[in-house]
Amino acid sequence: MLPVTRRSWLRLAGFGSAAAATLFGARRLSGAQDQSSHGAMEHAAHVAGPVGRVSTEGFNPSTYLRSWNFSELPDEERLRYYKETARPDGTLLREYEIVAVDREIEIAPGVFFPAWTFNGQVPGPTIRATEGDRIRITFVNAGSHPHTMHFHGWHHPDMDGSMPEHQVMPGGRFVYEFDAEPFGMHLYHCHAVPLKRHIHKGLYGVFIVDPRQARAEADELIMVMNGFDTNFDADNEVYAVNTVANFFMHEPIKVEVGKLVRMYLVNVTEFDLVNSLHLHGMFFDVFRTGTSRTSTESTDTVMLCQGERAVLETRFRYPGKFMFHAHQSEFAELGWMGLFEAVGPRRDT
Ligand SMILES: [Cu+2]
Repeated sequence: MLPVTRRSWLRLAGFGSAAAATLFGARRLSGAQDQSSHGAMEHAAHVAGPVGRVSTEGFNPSTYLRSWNFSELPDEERLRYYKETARPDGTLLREYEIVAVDREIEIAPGVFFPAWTFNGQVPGPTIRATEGDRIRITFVNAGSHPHTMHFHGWHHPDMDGSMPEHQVMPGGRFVYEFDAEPFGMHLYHCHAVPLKRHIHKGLYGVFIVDPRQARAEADELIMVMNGFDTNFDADNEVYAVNTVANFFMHEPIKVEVGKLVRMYLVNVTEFDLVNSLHLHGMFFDVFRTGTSRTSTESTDTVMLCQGERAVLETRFRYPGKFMFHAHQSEFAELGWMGLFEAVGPRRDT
């Protein structure tokens, strides 16, 4: 009997038969050093990943890409979770309602994960403010375990959500309040113990603070590198950007040739030391943590530790499809791979 590695487990758990046939075929062929019958189509099936599609009813990675402050909801429903009020000094009071709730989510076709979520989704809703705005979050714990919200950024220690006295018990609530600073790309996550379990189960989200003097107009994308340990052996079986394995292979991220594209990238992957994003056929400017308006690096690969994030800016020069993926090949093969599709005439600048 074949040993159940995390790869074969995933396939047994629901990946398509074509991919499984390729895997076991490749295993036999590699021993015989005979690649003759291992055709391009079989390779293609492997590259394309699992057969079938994940339902986007509960969570759509494409919608998540371009949503913040509940902008994906109809106005009336949005008001239940988000309200902004002008303050005398010109800043805004931004009020949110965030609810922790247990929920099973589909992370690859037929692969379900018993997540702990903020507002039923992984990652949680993106919170976005301008430097100096006041953030007020009513956090309700409707989950089965104690949870908190721990924000990266400046705040009073009472608002840190990390100490034993900060734990919000099931059925409890807490109001977090602080000013949005510094400008940059940040994150929030649960800080209950054991920390790695609470983060890995899905309790994390993006927190963007825009500078007072706005960044240049751009097509902005929220990209969260995450992983899922589906058999609870402290090792991930599925990797993704925005939760669903290989989602953007089937639904490429549509962008416009020549237009500034700004990616807000964060790594929340638990159990692995680093994650990375590599973009094919082009380079991008890196603004680490988004806290400086001056790029420190022009590259095609950026590596981030857990909790690290970066703002990436680029313009597509050619129309067509551009692959992006973790440059840890193993992560890419287990779901962390996608495509951009640029449209419009070629632009050299
Ligand atoms: Cu928690």
